[in-house]
Amino acid sequence: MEIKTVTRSGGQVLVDALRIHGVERAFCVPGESYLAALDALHDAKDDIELIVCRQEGGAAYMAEAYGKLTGKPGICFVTRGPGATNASVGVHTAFQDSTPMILFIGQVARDQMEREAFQEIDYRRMFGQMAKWVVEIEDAARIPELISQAFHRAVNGRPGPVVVALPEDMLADHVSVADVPAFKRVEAHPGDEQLAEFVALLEKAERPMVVAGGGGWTAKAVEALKTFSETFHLPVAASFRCQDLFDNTHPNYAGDLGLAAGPKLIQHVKNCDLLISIGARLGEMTTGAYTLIDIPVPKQSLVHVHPGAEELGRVYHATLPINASVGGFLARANRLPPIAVPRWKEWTAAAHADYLENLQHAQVPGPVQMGDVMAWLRKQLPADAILTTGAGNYSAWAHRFYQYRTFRTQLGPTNGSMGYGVPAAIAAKITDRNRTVVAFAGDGCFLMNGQELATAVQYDARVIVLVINNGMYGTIRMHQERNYPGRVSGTQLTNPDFAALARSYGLHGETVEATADFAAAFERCEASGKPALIEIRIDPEALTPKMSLTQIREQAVAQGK
Ligand SMILES: Cc1ncc(C[n+]2csc(CCOP(=O)(O)OP(=O)(O)O)c2C)c(N)n1
Ligand SMILES: [Mg+2]
Repeated sequence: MEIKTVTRSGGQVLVDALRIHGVERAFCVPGESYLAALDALHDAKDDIELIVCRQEGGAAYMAEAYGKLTGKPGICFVTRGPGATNASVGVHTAFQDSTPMILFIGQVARDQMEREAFQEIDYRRMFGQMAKWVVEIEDAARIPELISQAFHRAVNGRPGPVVVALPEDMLADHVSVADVPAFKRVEAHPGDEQLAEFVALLEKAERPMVVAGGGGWTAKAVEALKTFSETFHLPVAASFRCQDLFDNTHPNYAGDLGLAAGPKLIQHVKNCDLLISIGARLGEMTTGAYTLIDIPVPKQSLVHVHPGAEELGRVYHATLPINASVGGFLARANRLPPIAVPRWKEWTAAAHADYLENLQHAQVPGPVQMGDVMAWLRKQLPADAILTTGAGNYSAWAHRFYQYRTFRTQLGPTNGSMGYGVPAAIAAKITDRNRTVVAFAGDGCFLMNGQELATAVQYDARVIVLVINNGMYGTIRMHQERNYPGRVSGTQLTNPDFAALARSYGLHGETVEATADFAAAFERCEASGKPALIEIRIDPEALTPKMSLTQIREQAVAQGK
């Protein structure tokens, strides 16, 4: 290890460490609490692009989306107190999505601590449950060591967010310290005994089913999943918002287990006799609020492959728990002897046929048919186009009626966090400018982080934002109508003219009020040479792809609600 004899500021040591760990970009909102780090980033600007955002929630979502897209920790810098609290939504998202991310927070000076100094928060307590690890660096000489630990923790095992608090006086200290080499990834593999047990379970199975999901996937692991599915003729379902782990046009694809899961897929999961979960935690969203798989002992044989040992046996008592990374498991499983024509060939074909049936859409009230819009996008968008979503009923269109074909074409928060779609799209476009990036947002969702349109313009991130406007927080209205029919409370919205708002930021803006106008509007967006936004005004009655608002209300009334 090279011993540095020159002294560097804590900020410089930190930024040198980021360079060594391969950081190419960081998202931030500045603060006076980490000026020494900003100053070091000034010197590093040829290596590390600093993307300045308008709200820390947007910056943290961008870092999370970058981490999800690249598998490298998304880097975010924010100031203490208010900056950290704004950014916390991105940390929660990264945790539930198992996304590698590092949030750096400027902290009050060491000699001011525990006085409730200006904007002082104890980040260990604040982020205790939200982050994988929280550290405060008290000594600039320990920066290389602790930053190395932060990178290792963020990417290895079950990936997740790490929070690093940086006292401002520590960043300004000058120290003479050696750097630590770039972090290493570890891949955990299953043992021979576990593989033998896996084969024995497969030999007994009549109706096996794979569920793929969670974090730590790579393009290589996704390719290995395809090989695995083909070698053993296994149907593959995706967990909630992990639809891009398996080509949706592949004859073994069975659909996604999210909020818009097909009713027949739900039956398939209930009726399968061997469930092979690769990377998925099998959380609340994927299991229909824990109704698909019995807790704690499932009636299906369960092979649960997960990179985090603490997830195994947490909710489900698996027949065969395997603590391995998804890539490590698949690499070993693909060396097992292939199966010729298994008993379940027709079961697999039926699962795909049911998925295709669920792709068909019915007419909804009003002049805009989102099903037709999605069918057009399905045909028009390149296979590697990226679709982003936040949370809201509108996202069902992107979940159920789009076919994801290649890895990392879907960026959506599995914690159902509103406001994610726009910043995630901007981060994706900045990261890979050759790809088409389309953000889906509801009228509610959009205005949670719509201010980041300014960031899109500042960095010429030519995303296309679709704002699906029904004049309400539709998801909550749907739940209201189901449980308290006709009693509308806190869900109505008065909205701006979204296209005019977009134009004022410098985007190309369009408004679509009928299906037939969508294609031309989208093409004008693509040709505009700018980031662009289309407000799609939909009939408030078109509350879900399946049922209208009135139908939901009438059904609830009929049920005596
Ligand atoms: C940050 C956050 N706040 C609140 C919620 C609760 N919530 C879930 S969906 C939703 C409404 C979304 O409205 P909109 O974006 O207009 O989509 P719509 O359901 O109308 O299609 C709300 C308030 C949430 N998931 N995330
Ligand atoms: Mg809405």
